[in-house]
Amino acid sequence: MLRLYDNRLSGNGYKPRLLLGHLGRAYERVEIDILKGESRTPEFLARNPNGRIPVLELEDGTCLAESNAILFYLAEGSRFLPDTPLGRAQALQWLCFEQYNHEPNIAVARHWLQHIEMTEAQRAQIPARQEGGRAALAVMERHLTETPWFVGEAMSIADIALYAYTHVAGEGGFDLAAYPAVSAWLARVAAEPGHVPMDPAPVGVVAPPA
Ligand SMILES: N[C@@H](CCC(=O)N[C@@H](CS)C(=O)NCC(=O)O)C(=O)O
Repeated sequence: MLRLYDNRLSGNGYKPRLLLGHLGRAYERVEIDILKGESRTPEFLARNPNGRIPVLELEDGTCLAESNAILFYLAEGSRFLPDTPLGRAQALQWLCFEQYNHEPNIAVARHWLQHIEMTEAQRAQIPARQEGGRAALAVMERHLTETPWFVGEAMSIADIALYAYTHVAGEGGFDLAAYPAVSAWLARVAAEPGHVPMDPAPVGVVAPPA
């Protein structure tokens, strides 16, 4: 059975959880307390030398890290991976945008504001992270004004990757009401059959719905 090393607060961990829900695939979910350093133990570093969740452990023990790489792997052959070379490249375009422009601003602002005691250096960076996050939301708003989904005619891994931290952006101090097309898209994603919420995170073996 697939095993997902995850953390309940993490949008990066939620991405594979959301896709696995849509795929109806069973997996075992293992909670890693990242605030206690459990992703930095020698045992965990053997699974991901970068010391971060999520990590997907395949049936043969092979470990795959990086949330968007995990999405790409799990979506193979499903309707969530576009079926043309251009469509797949466009999905990758948005996965790269998510990791470079979106997550380092929106997820980091949320994490610092909600989950840790900020250092002075982190506190000083909050306005810049929020400015970067608003710029990323504006890019999404512009795209979603023209099309209901990030790539093609249906929800794909591009939507799943971007949904994870956008739907909790309020926790990072972002006002989603300022982005009506993004807000409508969030509702569209959440209304898709098979949708699972970020919270509560399931415990142990997660079976597909009967
Ligand atoms: N680019 C990575 C980022 C992973 C990441 O930053 N994971 C965080 C939780 S969201 C983590 O494990 N932090 C613990 C640590 O750095 O020790 C991905 O998309 O999977």
